[in-house]
Amino acid sequence: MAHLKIIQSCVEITLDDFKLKGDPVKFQSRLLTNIVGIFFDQEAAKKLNDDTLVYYVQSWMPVPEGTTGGLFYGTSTIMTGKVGEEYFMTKGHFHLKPDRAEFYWGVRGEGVLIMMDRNRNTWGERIYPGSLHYINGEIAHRMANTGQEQLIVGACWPSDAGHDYEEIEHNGFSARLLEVNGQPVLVPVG
Ligand code: M6P
Ligand code: ZN
Repeated sequence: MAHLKIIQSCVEITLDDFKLKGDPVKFQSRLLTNIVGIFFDQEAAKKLNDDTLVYYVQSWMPVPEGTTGGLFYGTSTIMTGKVGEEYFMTKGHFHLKPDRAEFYWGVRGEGVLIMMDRNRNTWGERIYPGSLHYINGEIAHRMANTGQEQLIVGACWPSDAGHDYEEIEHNGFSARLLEVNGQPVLVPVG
């Protein structure tokens, strides 16, 4: 720590789109081929290019993953598109630690934050520029882009929350966000 010096943080946000600039910033992209199993309509998926970008995440992890008391910051960008009638969406996850919550906030575009509790009750919150979402640590969460432009969402979560993808990979959410008569509707599975 440089005593009395006023310095600049190593990472900054571009205010109009919340993209992160600086070092270290981690970049992860999810192509259709990486996540195709999350979508319902596999025949429709086959008609799309495997290399289609579905979403990407920039994150700043100032402390090692698993550190107690630290925070991580991320910006997720979900492309427009559908697989069949299902909107492009993130994989979604529970937190490994059920007492670690998370904030999401809408920056650009329109979408739905899909949440599910451990009893498999599923519901959604509308995402729009300025929407703010508190996600209880026990709730699974994923985002879907329902609009005509990229959906950009900021996120902040504890550095020891962890990601449990397995439950969602095996059992999915209990409802899917489909376009029905031009509107996003949560349709129960099965
Ligand atoms: C947000 C945060 C991240 C998460 C990302 C993408 O930025 O919740 O922790 O990794 O969204 O979601 P997922 O990991 O479910 O693909
Ligand atoms: Zn999370």
